[in-house]
Amino acid sequence: MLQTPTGPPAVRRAWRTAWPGALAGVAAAALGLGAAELGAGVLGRATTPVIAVGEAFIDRVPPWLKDLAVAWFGTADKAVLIAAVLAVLTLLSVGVGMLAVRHHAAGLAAAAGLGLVATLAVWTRPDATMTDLWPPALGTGVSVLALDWLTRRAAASEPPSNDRRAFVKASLIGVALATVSYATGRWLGLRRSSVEESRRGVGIDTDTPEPPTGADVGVDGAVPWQTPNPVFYRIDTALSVPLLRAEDWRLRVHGLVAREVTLDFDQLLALGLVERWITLTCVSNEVGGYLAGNAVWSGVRVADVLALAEPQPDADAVKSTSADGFTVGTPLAVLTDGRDALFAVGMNGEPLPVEHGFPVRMVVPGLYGYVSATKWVVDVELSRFDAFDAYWTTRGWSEQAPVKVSSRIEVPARGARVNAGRVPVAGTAWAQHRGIQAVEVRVDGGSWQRAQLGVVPSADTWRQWVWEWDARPGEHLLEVRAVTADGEVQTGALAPPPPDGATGWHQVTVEVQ
Ligand SMILES: Nc1nc2c(c(=O)[nH]1)N[C@H]1C(S)=C(S)[C@@H](COP(=O)(O)O)O[C@H]1N2
Ligand SMILES: [Mo]
Repeated sequence: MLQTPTGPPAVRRAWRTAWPGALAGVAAAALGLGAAELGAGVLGRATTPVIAVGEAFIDRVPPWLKDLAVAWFGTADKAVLIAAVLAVLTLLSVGVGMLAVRHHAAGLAAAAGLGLVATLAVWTRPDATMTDLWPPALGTGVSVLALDWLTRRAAASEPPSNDRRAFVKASLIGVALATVSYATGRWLGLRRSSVEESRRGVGIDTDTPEPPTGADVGVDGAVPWQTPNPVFYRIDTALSVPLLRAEDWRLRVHGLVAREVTLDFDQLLALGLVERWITLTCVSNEVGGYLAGNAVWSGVRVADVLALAEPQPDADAVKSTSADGFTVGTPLAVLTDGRDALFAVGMNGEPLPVEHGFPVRMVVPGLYGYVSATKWVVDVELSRFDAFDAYWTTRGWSEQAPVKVSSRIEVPARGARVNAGRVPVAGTAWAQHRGIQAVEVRVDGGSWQRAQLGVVPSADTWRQWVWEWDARPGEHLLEVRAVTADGEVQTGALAPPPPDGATGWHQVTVEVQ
Protein backbone atom coordinates (compact mmCIF):
# COMPACT_ATOMS: atom_id res chain seq x y z
CA MET A 1 0.00 0.00 0.00
CA LEU A 2 2.55 2.60 1.03
CA GLN A 3 5.48 2.62 -1.33
CA THR A 4 8.90 3.02 0.18
CA PRO A 5 10.34 6.08 -1.56
CA THR A 6 13.46 5.70 -3.62
CA GLY A 7 16.39 7.81 -2.52
CA PRO A 8 19.25 7.71 -0.07
CA PRO A 9 19.09 4.84 2.48
CA ALA A 10 18.72 7.26 5.42
CA VAL A 11 15.51 8.69 3.98
CA ARG A 12 14.20 5.18 3.30
CA ARG A 13 14.94 4.13 6.85
CA ALA A 14 13.22 7.23 8.29
CA TRP A 15 10.11 6.60 6.18
CA ARG A 16 9.98 2.96 7.30
CA THR A 17 9.39 3.99 10.92
CA ALA A 18 7.54 7.25 10.20
CA TRP A 19 4.40 5.98 8.50
CA PRO A 20 3.60 3.24 11.04
CA GLY A 21 4.11 5.86 13.75
CA ALA A 22 1.74 8.26 12.04
CA LEU A 23 -0.88 5.53 11.57
CA ALA A 24 -0.57 4.41 15.21
CA GLY A 25 -0.84 8.05 16.34
CA VAL A 26 -3.99 8.73 14.34
CA ALA A 27 -5.65 5.44 15.35
CA ALA A 28 -4.86 6.01 19.05
CA ALA A 29 -6.14 9.60 18.99
CA ALA A 30 -9.28 8.47 17.16
CA LEU A 31 -9.91 5.80 19.82
CA GLY A 32 -9.47 8.33 22.60
CA LEU A 33 -11.78 10.79 20.89
CA GLY A 34 -14.38 8.07 20.22
CA ALA A 35 -14.34 7.03 23.88
CA ALA A 36 -14.66 10.63 25.05
CA GLU A 37 -17.59 11.46 22.75
CA LEU A 38 -19.34 8.20 23.62
CA GLY A 39 -18.84 8.96 27.31
CA ALA A 40 -20.28 12.45 26.88
CA GLY A 41 -23.26 11.01 25.00
CA VAL A 42 -23.97 8.35 27.63
CA LEU A 43 -23.69 10.90 30.44
CA GLY A 44 -26.04 13.19 28.50
CA ARG A 45 -23.62 16.10 28.49
CA ALA A 46 -24.31 18.93 26.12
CA THR A 47 -20.63 19.91 25.95
CA THR A 48 -18.57 17.24 24.23
CA PRO A 49 -14.77 17.50 24.30
CA VAL A 50 -14.55 18.42 20.59
CA ILE A 51 -17.03 21.26 20.98
CA ALA A 52 -15.36 22.43 24.19
CA VAL A 53 -11.95 22.59 22.50
CA GLY A 54 -13.46 24.47 19.57
CA GLU A 55 -15.24 26.95 21.83
CA ALA A 56 -12.20 27.45 24.03
CA PHE A 57 -10.26 28.26 20.85
CA ILE A 58 -12.95 30.67 19.62
CA ASP A 59 -12.81 32.47 22.98
CA ARG A 60 -9.15 33.21 22.34
CA VAL A 61 -9.19 34.41 18.73
CA PRO A 62 -9.54 38.12 17.93
CA PRO A 63 -13.16 39.28 17.37
CA TRP A 64 -12.58 40.22 13.71
CA LEU A 65 -11.57 36.62 12.93
CA LYS A 66 -14.69 35.37 14.71
CA ASP A 67 -16.88 37.76 12.68
CA LEU A 68 -15.13 36.69 9.50
CA ALA A 69 -15.81 33.03 10.25
CA VAL A 70 -19.50 33.74 10.87
CA ALA A 71 -19.68 35.79 7.67
CA TRP A 72 -18.07 33.00 5.66
CA PHE A 73 -19.74 29.96 7.12
CA GLY A 74 -23.00 31.37 8.51
CA THR A 75 -25.05 28.75 10.31
CA ALA A 76 -22.56 26.03 9.35
CA ASP A 77 -19.97 27.62 11.67
CA LYS A 78 -20.33 24.88 14.27
CA ALA A 79 -19.77 22.12 11.70
CA VAL A 80 -16.74 23.99 10.34
CA LEU A 81 -15.41 24.40 13.88
CA ILE A 82 -15.74 20.67 14.57
CA ALA A 83 -14.07 19.83 11.24
CA ALA A 84 -11.22 22.22 12.06
CA VAL A 85 -10.70 20.72 15.53
CA LEU A 86 -10.64 17.21 14.03
CA ALA A 87 -8.17 18.30 11.32
CA VAL A 88 -5.80 19.88 13.84
CA LEU A 89 -6.09 16.83 16.09
CA THR A 90 -5.23 14.55 13.15
CA LEU A 91 -2.11 16.57 12.31
CA LEU A 92 -0.97 16.66 15.94
CA SER A 93 -1.56 12.95 16.42
CA VAL A 94 0.53 12.17 13.31
CA GLY A 95 3.38 13.99 15.03
CA VAL A 96 2.71 12.32 18.39
CA GLY A 97 2.72 8.87 16.77
CA MET A 98 5.97 9.52 14.90
CA LEU A 99 7.52 10.71 18.14
CA ALA A 100 6.25 7.62 19.98
CA VAL A 101 7.94 5.12 17.64
CA ARG A 102 11.30 6.87 18.20
CA HIS A 103 11.00 7.89 21.85
CA HIS A 104 8.26 5.75 23.37
CA ALA A 105 7.86 7.56 26.71
CA ALA A 106 8.02 11.03 25.14
CA GLY A 107 5.33 10.04 22.64
CA LEU A 108 3.01 8.74 25.36
CA ALA A 109 3.61 11.91 27.37
CA ALA A 110 2.70 14.01 24.32
CA ALA A 111 -0.53 12.02 23.86
CA ALA A 112 -1.36 12.56 27.55
CA GLY A 113 -0.61 16.27 27.02
CA LEU A 114 -3.14 16.49 24.18
CA GLY A 115 -5.71 14.83 26.42
CA LEU A 116 -4.90 17.27 29.20
CA VAL A 117 -5.47 20.24 26.87
CA ALA A 118 -8.89 18.83 25.92
CA THR A 119 -9.72 18.24 29.61
CA LEU A 120 -8.73 21.82 30.49
CA ALA A 121 -10.81 23.14 27.58
CA VAL A 122 -13.84 21.31 28.98
CA TRP A 123 -13.07 22.49 32.52
CA THR A 124 -12.91 26.15 31.49
CA ARG A 125 -16.37 26.12 29.87
CA PRO A 126 -18.67 28.38 31.91
CA ASP A 127 -21.25 25.67 32.59
CA ALA A 128 -18.82 22.81 33.24
CA THR A 129 -19.39 20.44 36.15
CA MET A 130 -17.21 17.67 37.58
CA THR A 131 -19.17 15.15 35.51
CA ASP A 132 -18.01 16.88 32.33
CA LEU A 133 -14.42 15.93 33.16
CA TRP A 134 -15.06 12.18 32.96
CA PRO A 135 -15.28 11.92 29.15
CA PRO A 136 -12.00 13.73 28.36
CA ALA A 137 -10.26 11.89 31.22
CA LEU A 138 -11.50 8.57 29.82
CA GLY A 139 -10.46 9.61 26.31
CA THR A 140 -6.97 10.54 27.48
CA GLY A 141 -6.53 7.16 29.17
CA VAL A 142 -7.78 5.26 26.14
CA SER A 143 -5.58 7.17 23.70
CA VAL A 144 -2.41 6.70 25.77
CA LEU A 145 -3.05 2.96 26.22
CA ALA A 146 -3.91 2.56 22.53
CA LEU A 147 -0.76 4.44 21.46
CA ASP A 148 1.37 2.32 23.77
CA TRP A 149 -0.10 -0.90 22.37
CA LEU A 150 -0.08 0.12 18.69
CA THR A 151 3.49 1.45 18.70
CA ARG A 152 4.66 -1.84 20.24
CA ARG A 153 2.85 -3.64 17.42
CA ALA A 154 4.52 -1.30 14.93
CA ALA A 155 7.96 -2.03 16.36
CA ALA A 156 7.32 -5.79 16.29
CA SER A 157 6.38 -5.53 12.61
CA GLU A 158 9.73 -4.04 11.58
CA PRO A 159 12.49 -6.06 9.94
CA PRO A 160 13.41 -8.83 10.41
CA SER A 161 9.73 -9.86 10.93
CA ASN A 162 8.50 -7.46 8.20
CA ASP A 163 4.90 -8.38 9.01
CA ARG A 164 3.18 -5.07 8.47
CA ARG A 165 -0.24 -6.51 7.72
CA ALA A 166 -1.22 -7.40 11.30
CA PHE A 167 -0.23 -3.95 12.51
CA VAL A 168 -2.09 -2.13 9.74
CA LYS A 169 -5.15 -4.29 10.36
CA ALA A 170 -5.12 -3.54 14.10
CA SER A 171 -4.85 0.20 13.39
CA LEU A 172 -7.70 0.16 10.89
CA ILE A 173 -9.91 -1.81 13.28
CA GLY A 174 -9.09 0.85 15.87
CA VAL A 175 -10.15 3.64 13.51
CA ALA A 176 -13.38 1.81 12.63
CA LEU A 177 -14.22 1.22 16.32
CA ALA A 178 -13.47 4.86 17.06
CA THR A 179 -15.79 6.01 14.27
CA VAL A 180 -18.66 3.89 15.60
CA SER A 181 -18.13 5.17 19.17
CA TYR A 182 -17.93 8.76 17.98
CA ALA A 183 -21.11 8.44 15.90
CA THR A 184 -22.99 6.76 18.77
CA GLY A 185 -21.89 9.48 21.17
CA ARG A 186 -22.99 12.22 18.78
CA TRP A 187 -26.32 10.46 18.15
CA LEU A 188 -27.02 10.28 21.89
CA GLY A 189 -25.97 13.93 22.20
CA LEU A 190 -28.36 15.02 19.44
CA ARG A 191 -31.24 13.07 20.97
CA ARG A 192 -30.49 14.71 24.28
CA SER A 193 -30.62 18.16 22.67
CA SER A 194 -33.91 17.33 21.02
CA VAL A 195 -35.36 16.27 24.38
CA GLU A 196 -34.03 19.44 26.04
CA GLU A 197 -35.73 21.40 23.26
CA SER A 198 -39.00 19.56 23.91
CA ARG A 199 -38.55 20.35 27.61
CA ARG A 200 -38.21 24.06 26.95
CA GLY A 201 -41.35 23.93 24.82
CA VAL A 202 -43.84 22.27 27.17
CA GLY A 203 -44.87 25.63 28.61
CA ILE A 204 -45.15 24.78 32.26
CA ASP A 205 -42.48 27.18 33.48
CA THR A 206 -43.67 29.33 36.34
CA ASP A 207 -41.89 31.75 38.63
CA THR A 208 -39.88 29.65 41.04
CA PRO A 209 -42.34 29.28 43.91
CA GLU A 210 -41.20 30.59 47.25
CA PRO A 211 -41.31 28.37 50.32
CA PRO A 212 -43.89 29.44 52.92
CA THR A 213 -42.59 32.13 55.29
CA GLY A 214 -41.02 30.54 58.33
CA ALA A 215 -40.33 27.18 56.66
CA ASP A 216 -36.61 27.87 57.05
CA VAL A 217 -35.64 28.36 60.69
CA GLY A 218 -32.71 30.52 59.60
CA VAL A 219 -29.76 28.64 61.00
CA ASP A 220 -26.51 28.84 59.00
CA GLY A 221 -25.46 25.43 57.70
CA ALA A 222 -28.93 23.85 57.92
CA VAL A 223 -30.20 22.19 54.73
CA PRO A 224 -32.57 24.61 52.91
CA TRP A 225 -36.23 23.65 53.26
CA GLN A 226 -36.70 23.78 49.48
CA THR A 227 -34.23 21.64 47.54
CA PRO A 228 -33.08 23.27 44.28
CA ASN A 229 -33.27 20.91 41.27
CA PRO A 230 -29.50 20.79 40.58
CA VAL A 231 -28.76 19.43 44.08
CA PHE A 232 -31.85 17.21 44.44
CA TYR A 233 -30.62 13.66 45.11
CA ARG A 234 -30.89 11.28 42.18
CA ILE A 235 -31.42 7.53 42.41
CA ASP A 236 -32.19 5.26 39.47
CA THR A 237 -31.06 2.17 37.62
CA ALA A 238 -30.59 4.07 34.33
CA LEU A 239 -27.02 3.98 33.04
CA SER A 240 -27.98 6.46 30.38
CA VAL A 241 -31.24 8.33 31.05
CA PRO A 242 -34.33 7.53 28.96
CA LEU A 243 -34.68 10.27 26.35
CA LEU A 244 -38.35 10.98 25.67
CA ARG A 245 -39.88 13.99 23.95
CA ALA A 246 -43.14 15.21 25.48
CA GLU A 247 -44.67 15.07 21.97
CA ASP A 248 -43.89 11.35 21.70
CA TRP A 249 -44.89 10.40 25.26
CA ARG A 250 -47.98 8.26 25.90
CA LEU A 251 -49.38 6.84 29.13
CA ARG A 252 -51.24 3.58 28.81
CA VAL A 253 -53.64 2.68 31.63
CA HIS A 254 -54.81 -0.93 31.44
CA GLY A 255 -55.18 -4.22 33.31
CA LEU A 256 -58.06 -4.65 35.77
CA VAL A 257 -60.06 -1.71 34.40
CA ALA A 258 -63.47 -1.17 32.87
CA ARG A 259 -61.84 0.53 29.86
CA GLU A 260 -58.28 0.91 28.69
CA VAL A 261 -57.11 4.53 28.33
CA THR A 262 -54.13 6.04 26.54
CA LEU A 263 -53.24 9.68 27.18
CA ASP A 264 -50.78 11.92 25.40
CA PHE A 265 -49.04 14.81 27.13
CA ASP A 266 -51.65 17.45 26.23
CA GLN A 267 -54.52 15.15 27.25
CA LEU A 268 -52.83 14.61 30.60
CA LEU A 269 -52.40 18.36 31.20
CA ALA A 270 -56.04 18.93 30.18
CA LEU A 271 -57.08 17.00 33.30
CA GLY A 272 -55.84 19.95 35.35
CA LEU A 273 -52.55 20.78 37.04
CA VAL A 274 -52.12 21.22 40.78
CA GLU A 275 -49.00 22.42 42.63
CA ARG A 276 -47.99 20.61 45.81
CA TRP A 277 -44.98 20.68 48.14
CA ILE A 278 -43.94 17.06 48.65
CA THR A 279 -40.79 15.60 50.22
CA LEU A 280 -39.33 12.57 48.46
CA THR A 281 -37.16 10.05 50.33
CA CYS A 282 -35.17 6.98 49.35
CA VAL A 283 -35.51 3.77 51.33
CA SER A 284 -31.70 3.44 51.19
CA ASN A 285 -31.27 6.55 53.32
CA GLU A 286 -29.20 5.78 56.42
CA VAL A 287 -29.99 7.37 59.78
CA GLY A 288 -28.79 10.98 59.40
CA GLY A 289 -28.40 10.56 55.63
CA TYR A 290 -29.13 12.94 52.77
CA LEU A 291 -31.19 10.85 50.30
CA ALA A 292 -34.21 13.11 50.64
CA GLY A 293 -35.35 16.30 48.95
CA ASN A 294 -38.28 18.70 49.06
CA ALA A 295 -39.75 20.36 46.00
CA VAL A 296 -42.95 21.88 44.72
CA TRP A 297 -44.32 19.54 42.08
CA SER A 298 -46.83 20.43 39.36
CA GLY A 299 -48.86 17.51 38.24
CA VAL A 300 -52.13 15.80 37.58
CA ARG A 301 -53.70 13.77 40.35
CA VAL A 302 -53.19 10.05 39.81
CA ALA A 303 -56.73 9.39 41.04
CA ASP A 304 -58.15 11.52 38.20
CA VAL A 305 -56.29 9.47 35.60
CA LEU A 306 -57.27 6.14 37.17
CA ALA A 307 -60.92 7.25 37.33
CA LEU A 308 -60.99 7.53 33.52
CA ALA A 309 -60.16 3.83 33.29
CA GLU A 310 -62.37 2.76 36.22
CA PRO A 311 -60.39 0.17 38.20
CA GLN A 312 -62.20 -3.09 38.87
CA PRO A 313 -63.05 -3.90 42.52
CA ASP A 314 -60.55 -6.77 42.76
CA ALA A 315 -57.53 -4.57 41.84
CA ASP A 316 -55.35 -3.78 44.88
CA ALA A 317 -52.13 -2.59 43.23
CA VAL A 318 -50.88 -0.31 40.48
CA LYS A 319 -47.86 -1.57 38.61
CA SER A 320 -46.13 1.36 36.91
CA THR A 321 -43.37 0.95 34.34
CA SER A 322 -40.81 3.43 33.05
CA ALA A 323 -39.66 3.86 29.46
CA ASP A 324 -36.57 1.76 30.32
CA GLY A 325 -38.52 -1.10 31.93
CA PHE A 326 -38.10 -0.25 35.64
CA THR A 327 -41.19 -1.34 37.57
CA VAL A 328 -42.88 -0.15 40.74
CA GLY A 329 -45.80 -1.57 42.75
CA THR A 330 -48.01 0.90 44.64
CA PRO A 331 -51.12 0.14 46.74
CA LEU A 332 -54.22 1.28 44.82
CA ALA A 333 -55.76 2.35 48.15
CA VAL A 334 -52.94 4.87 48.72
CA LEU A 335 -53.41 6.36 45.26
CA THR A 336 -57.13 6.85 45.75
CA ASP A 337 -57.41 7.84 49.45
CA GLY A 338 -57.53 11.56 48.71
CA ARG A 339 -53.82 12.35 49.14
CA ASP A 340 -51.98 14.32 46.46
CA ALA A 341 -50.45 11.41 44.54
CA LEU A 342 -49.34 13.02 41.27
CA PHE A 343 -48.27 12.37 37.74
CA ALA A 344 -45.79 15.23 37.98
CA VAL A 345 -44.64 17.26 34.99
CA GLY A 346 -43.00 20.16 36.81
CA MET A 347 -40.45 20.47 39.61
CA ASN A 348 -39.78 23.76 41.40
CA GLY A 349 -41.40 25.80 38.66
CA GLU A 350 -39.68 24.25 35.66
CA PRO A 351 -40.44 21.22 33.49
CA LEU A 352 -39.10 18.03 35.11
CA PRO A 353 -35.34 17.78 34.58
CA VAL A 354 -34.51 14.82 32.32
CA GLU A 355 -32.69 13.07 35.20
CA HIS A 356 -35.78 13.42 37.38
CA GLY A 357 -38.16 11.79 34.91
CA PHE A 358 -39.05 14.11 32.02
CA PRO A 359 -41.69 14.29 30.71
CA VAL A 360 -43.79 12.60 33.45
CA ARG A 361 -43.04 10.87 36.75
CA MET A 362 -45.04 9.76 39.77
CA VAL A 363 -44.76 11.36 43.21
CA VAL A 364 -46.74 9.92 46.13
CA PRO A 365 -46.59 11.59 49.56
CA GLY A 366 -45.80 9.07 52.29
CA LEU A 367 -44.18 6.25 50.35
CA TYR A 368 -40.47 5.62 49.66
CA GLY A 369 -39.42 6.34 46.07
CA TYR A 370 -38.92 2.73 44.99
CA VAL A 371 -42.61 1.89 45.62
CA SER A 372 -44.10 5.10 44.24
CA ALA A 373 -41.97 7.59 42.35
CA THR A 374 -41.61 6.02 38.87
CA LYS A 375 -39.67 8.38 36.60
CA TRP A 376 -40.21 8.42 32.81
CA VAL A 377 -43.50 6.59 33.51
CA VAL A 378 -45.25 5.28 30.37
CA ASP A 379 -47.42 2.39 31.54
CA VAL A 380 -49.81 1.89 34.44
CA GLU A 381 -51.39 -1.49 34.99
CA LEU A 382 -54.16 -2.06 37.52
CA SER A 383 -53.30 -5.39 39.07
CA ARG A 384 -52.97 -7.41 42.26
CA PHE A 385 -49.87 -7.58 44.48
CA ASP A 386 -49.98 -11.38 44.29
CA ALA A 387 -49.80 -11.22 40.47
CA PHE A 388 -46.43 -9.45 39.93
CA ASP A 389 -43.08 -8.53 41.45
CA ALA A 390 -41.70 -5.01 41.03
CA TYR A 391 -38.01 -4.32 40.27
CA TRP A 392 -36.79 -3.96 43.88
CA THR A 393 -39.14 -6.51 45.45
CA THR A 394 -37.35 -9.26 43.53
CA ARG A 395 -34.11 -7.97 45.07
CA GLY A 396 -34.94 -8.32 48.75
CA TRP A 397 -36.86 -5.09 49.47
CA SER A 398 -40.40 -5.09 50.86
CA GLU A 399 -43.43 -5.07 48.59
CA GLN A 400 -44.93 -2.17 50.51
CA ALA A 401 -42.93 0.61 52.14
CA PRO A 402 -44.48 3.66 53.82
CA VAL A 403 -41.91 6.25 54.89
CA LYS A 404 -40.70 5.82 58.49
CA VAL A 405 -40.51 8.84 60.78
CA SER A 406 -36.97 10.23 60.66
CA SER A 407 -35.00 13.16 62.00
CA ARG A 408 -31.45 14.37 61.61
CA ILE A 409 -29.08 16.90 63.11
CA GLU A 410 -27.44 19.12 60.51
CA VAL A 411 -25.92 21.81 62.76
CA PRO A 412 -23.50 21.50 64.47
CA ALA A 413 -21.85 19.00 62.13
CA ARG A 414 -20.44 15.74 63.46
CA GLY A 415 -17.10 16.36 65.21
CA ALA A 416 -17.53 20.16 65.09
CA ARG A 417 -15.84 22.40 67.64
CA VAL A 418 -18.10 25.10 69.00
CA ASN A 419 -17.71 27.81 71.62
CA ALA A 420 -19.40 27.40 74.96
CA GLY A 421 -22.63 29.34 75.41
CA ARG A 422 -25.72 29.57 73.22
CA VAL A 423 -25.43 27.13 70.31
CA PRO A 424 -28.30 26.56 67.86
CA VAL A 425 -28.84 22.88 67.17
CA ALA A 426 -30.88 22.45 63.98
CA GLY A 427 -31.97 19.94 61.39
CA THR A 428 -34.88 18.35 59.56
CA ALA A 429 -37.52 15.75 60.46
CA TRP A 430 -40.04 13.99 58.25
CA ALA A 431 -42.96 11.57 58.29
CA GLN A 432 -44.63 12.39 54.98
CA HIS A 433 -48.42 12.45 54.90
CA ARG A 434 -48.60 11.99 58.67
CA GLY A 435 -46.74 15.13 59.62
CA ILE A 436 -44.36 16.09 62.42
CA GLN A 437 -45.88 17.21 65.72
CA ALA A 438 -42.69 17.56 67.75
CA VAL A 439 -38.94 17.19 67.61
CA GLU A 440 -36.90 16.52 70.75
CA VAL A 441 -33.19 16.79 71.44
CA ARG A 442 -31.17 15.44 74.33
CA VAL A 443 -27.60 15.95 75.45
CA ASP A 444 -25.46 13.13 76.89
CA GLY A 445 -28.50 10.91 77.45
CA GLY A 446 -30.29 13.56 79.59
CA SER A 447 -33.96 14.45 79.38
CA TRP A 448 -35.60 15.19 76.01
CA GLN A 449 -35.98 18.90 75.18
CA ARG A 450 -38.59 20.28 72.78
CA ALA A 451 -37.25 21.99 69.66
CA GLN A 452 -38.95 24.86 67.86
CA LEU A 453 -40.49 23.86 64.53
CA GLY A 454 -40.55 25.57 61.15
CA VAL A 455 -43.78 26.31 59.27
CA VAL A 456 -45.05 23.68 56.80
CA PRO A 457 -47.77 23.96 54.15
CA SER A 458 -49.06 20.40 54.75
CA ALA A 459 -48.21 17.06 56.34
CA ASP A 460 -46.53 15.97 53.09
CA THR A 461 -43.23 17.79 53.58
CA TRP A 462 -40.32 17.61 55.90
CA ARG A 463 -40.08 20.09 58.77
CA GLN A 464 -37.11 22.10 60.00
CA TRP A 465 -36.39 22.37 63.70
CA VAL A 466 -34.05 24.33 65.95
CA TRP A 467 -33.16 24.07 69.64
CA GLU A 468 -31.08 26.54 71.63
CA TRP A 469 -28.41 24.71 73.56
CA ASP A 470 -26.55 26.21 76.48
CA ALA A 471 -23.31 24.39 75.74
CA ARG A 472 -20.75 23.70 78.50
CA PRO A 473 -17.10 22.88 77.70
CA GLY A 474 -16.24 19.25 76.98
CA GLU A 475 -17.25 16.54 74.56
CA HIS A 476 -21.01 16.05 74.22
CA LEU A 477 -23.40 13.65 72.49
CA LEU A 478 -26.45 15.18 70.82
CA GLU A 479 -29.41 12.98 69.85
CA VAL A 480 -32.67 13.76 68.07
CA ARG A 481 -36.06 12.08 67.75
CA ALA A 482 -39.35 13.16 66.20
CA VAL A 483 -43.00 12.58 67.06
CA THR A 484 -45.56 12.23 64.26
CA ALA A 485 -48.79 14.20 64.22
CA ASP A 486 -50.64 10.95 64.94
CA GLY A 487 -48.54 10.36 68.05
CA GLU A 488 -45.82 7.87 67.08
CA VAL A 489 -42.55 8.55 68.87
CA GLN A 490 -39.55 7.76 66.63
CA THR A 491 -37.91 4.55 67.81
CA GLY A 492 -34.29 4.44 68.95
CA ALA A 493 -33.94 0.82 67.85
CA LEU A 494 -31.28 0.68 65.15
CA ALA A 495 -32.20 -1.00 61.86
CA PRO A 496 -30.37 -0.83 58.51
CA PRO A 497 -32.19 0.33 55.33
CA PRO A 498 -33.07 -3.17 53.98
CA PRO A 499 -35.77 -4.36 53.69
CA ASP A 500 -38.06 -1.36 54.32
CA GLY A 501 -36.13 1.62 55.69
CA ALA A 502 -33.64 2.47 58.47
CA THR A 503 -34.60 3.34 62.03
CA GLY A 504 -32.72 4.76 65.01
CA TRP A 505 -31.88 8.17 66.49
CA HIS A 506 -29.33 10.31 64.75
CA GLN A 507 -26.38 11.06 67.02
CA VAL A 508 -23.69 13.70 66.70
CA THR A 509 -20.67 14.19 68.93
CA VAL A 510 -19.37 17.74 69.30
CA GLU A 511 -16.51 19.41 71.14
CA VAL A 512 -17.33 22.50 73.18
CA GLN A 513 -14.48 24.81 74.21
N1 LIG B 1 -37.64 4.79 36.13
C1 LIG B 1 -37.17 4.80 37.39
N2 LIG B 1 -37.83 5.48 38.34
C2 LIG B 1 -37.38 5.50 39.60
C3 LIG B 1 -36.20 4.81 39.96
C4 LIG B 1 -35.52 4.10 38.94
O1 LIG B 1 -34.50 3.44 39.17
N3 LIG B 1 -36.04 4.12 37.66
N4 LIG B 1 -35.76 4.85 41.26
C5 LIG B 1 -36.73 5.17 42.30
C6 LIG B 1 -36.10 5.47 43.57
S1 LIG B 1 -35.39 4.16 44.40
C7 LIG B 1 -36.13 6.72 44.14
S2 LIG B 1 -35.60 6.97 45.71
C8 LIG B 1 -36.65 7.88 43.38
C9 LIG B 1 -35.64 8.99 43.31
O2 LIG B 1 -36.10 10.05 42.54
P1 LIG B 1 -35.10 11.20 42.13
O3 LIG B 1 -33.94 10.57 41.39
O4 LIG B 1 -35.86 12.16 41.29
O5 LIG B 1 -34.63 11.83 43.41
O6 LIG B 1 -37.00 7.54 42.04
C10 LIG B 1 -37.66 6.30 41.91
N5 LIG B 1 -38.08 6.19 40.55
MO1 LIG C 1 -34.82 4.87 46.47
